[in-house]
Amino acid sequence: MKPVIEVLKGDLTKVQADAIVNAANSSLLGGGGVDGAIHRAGGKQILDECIEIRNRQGKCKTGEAVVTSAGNLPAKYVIHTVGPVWNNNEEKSSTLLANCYINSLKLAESLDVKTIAFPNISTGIYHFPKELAAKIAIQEVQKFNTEKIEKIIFVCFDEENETIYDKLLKEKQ
Ligand code: AR6
Repeated sequence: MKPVIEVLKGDLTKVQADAIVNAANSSLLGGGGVDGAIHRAGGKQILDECIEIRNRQGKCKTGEAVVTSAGNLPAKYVIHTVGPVWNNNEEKSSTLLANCYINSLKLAESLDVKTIAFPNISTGIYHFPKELAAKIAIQEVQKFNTEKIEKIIFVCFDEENETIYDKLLKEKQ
């Protein structure tokens, strides 16, 4: 089954989906950008569960993903993944970013998630080039084989990302 792919402009914390993905850092203890917004809107429950995960298995490595409940957010789950910091090593950074999408989708699949919403991982504070990041994101979600996920939403906070996603997805039709 191939999930429907949608592009939305707006705030991920307001999105009604079974799971939303957080562009976290390896500490899992919160930060700025979308991570800060998710912890602020979701409340302490999310941080408490992140601390439990850290105590159990240590930090989250770049490209990997962990899950918590979503506290006060409309979603059921928050999948926290750690994107790469852009450092001009295109090959390595691209593989790590692809892993974020693959591991988040695998986790979502294991949780019977039907709709999942992604932010534009690594394209803010971590400075990953937006167009390359979008190409990787779209490629990985389109390659992903799923029995359960019906809809994947790319939530773009800025107009530049929205334009890039719209353009790339139109080209693929
Ligand atoms: N909803 C949707 N997208 C958002 C929101 C929001 N509320 N806020 C920002 N974005 P960033 P990164 C977009 O910086 O680059 C944190 O401190 C933003 O415009 O959130 O992966 C973490 O703790 C951009 O397109 O994440 C890490 O330390 C995208 O989300 C570090 O930042 C990602 O930007 C991770 O950096």
